[in-house]
Amino acid sequence: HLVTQTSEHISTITMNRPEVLNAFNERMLAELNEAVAEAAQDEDIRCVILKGAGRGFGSGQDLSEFSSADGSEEPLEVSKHLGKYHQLIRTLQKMAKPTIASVHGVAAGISCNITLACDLRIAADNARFIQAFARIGLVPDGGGGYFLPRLVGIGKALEMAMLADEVSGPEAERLGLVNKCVPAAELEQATLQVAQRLAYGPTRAYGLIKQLMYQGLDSDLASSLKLEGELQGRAITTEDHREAIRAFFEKRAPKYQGK
Ligand code: LHQ
Repeated sequence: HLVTQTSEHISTITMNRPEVLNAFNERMLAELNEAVAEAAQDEDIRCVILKGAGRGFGSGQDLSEFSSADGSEEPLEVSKHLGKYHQLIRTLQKMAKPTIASVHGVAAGISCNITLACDLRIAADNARFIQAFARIGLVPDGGGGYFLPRLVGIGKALEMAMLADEVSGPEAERLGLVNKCVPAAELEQATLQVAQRLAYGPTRAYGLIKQLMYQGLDSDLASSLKLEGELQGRAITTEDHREAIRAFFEKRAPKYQGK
């Protein structure tokens, strides 16, 4: 249920169950976990794009595989099931390279929240972000309680989660929920442009930037300054940093190797 394609250091992972708007069944979730873990490990890959095939990005958990209507779902089972999503969220956040969600059409429920765990979001103007959970009496999962208020502020996060109304691509850009909104026909090209810049950038520094920023969300100034010192100590010994300094004095563009 997944198509993975790698070229020029960019891995594009496409969720591919278009007949159900790329709803997550067990197999697609397992395959996505595997593909994302592989992309994280592979040193040749320096940027990851996540997108959906067909009409949209994704419609969340496949509701036909997760029927709670008969009361048969046990709380323990739910947390086990969610654990596989949590693994995905953590791998996306921890991988030492940039991740981009390229979003067209619907991004609902946990599919919406997976986009929030990516470093950047580029949306088409036909994008529809929906915190669909409350519509079916659930709470935002997949890290929504963490990422959403941090991205848009607590007021808007509560509104999105409680009213569960659609947020369009242009509105998402105004809210800071996405980095950029482009006409639908230009989404692929716009995503690739950003991905190419990142894939030929100083990959090690990007990994350290992620660590600094994400840890900064959960720490005080003193701890963040301490971490900054440690990470700068690592950045400064990378080949890419040395190359950038050489390039600066030679008045040319740096050639980064991701090392
Ligand atoms: C679907 C789905 C879907 C199956 C569209 N499943 N078939 C929760 C529980 C526990 C543990 C794990 O995590 C979670 C997290 C969650 O993600 S909860 C939220 C789950 N998602 C939803 O509640 C969204 C359900 N879908 C919708 O509300 C609509 O389909 C949206 C608003 C996404 C899109 O609406 P439309 O553009 O009008 O498309 P559609 O409704 O016609 O959908 C197209 C087809 O896809 C349709 O099938 P059909 O055979 O009639 O063509 C839908 O039944 C199917 N589909 N979402 N989640």
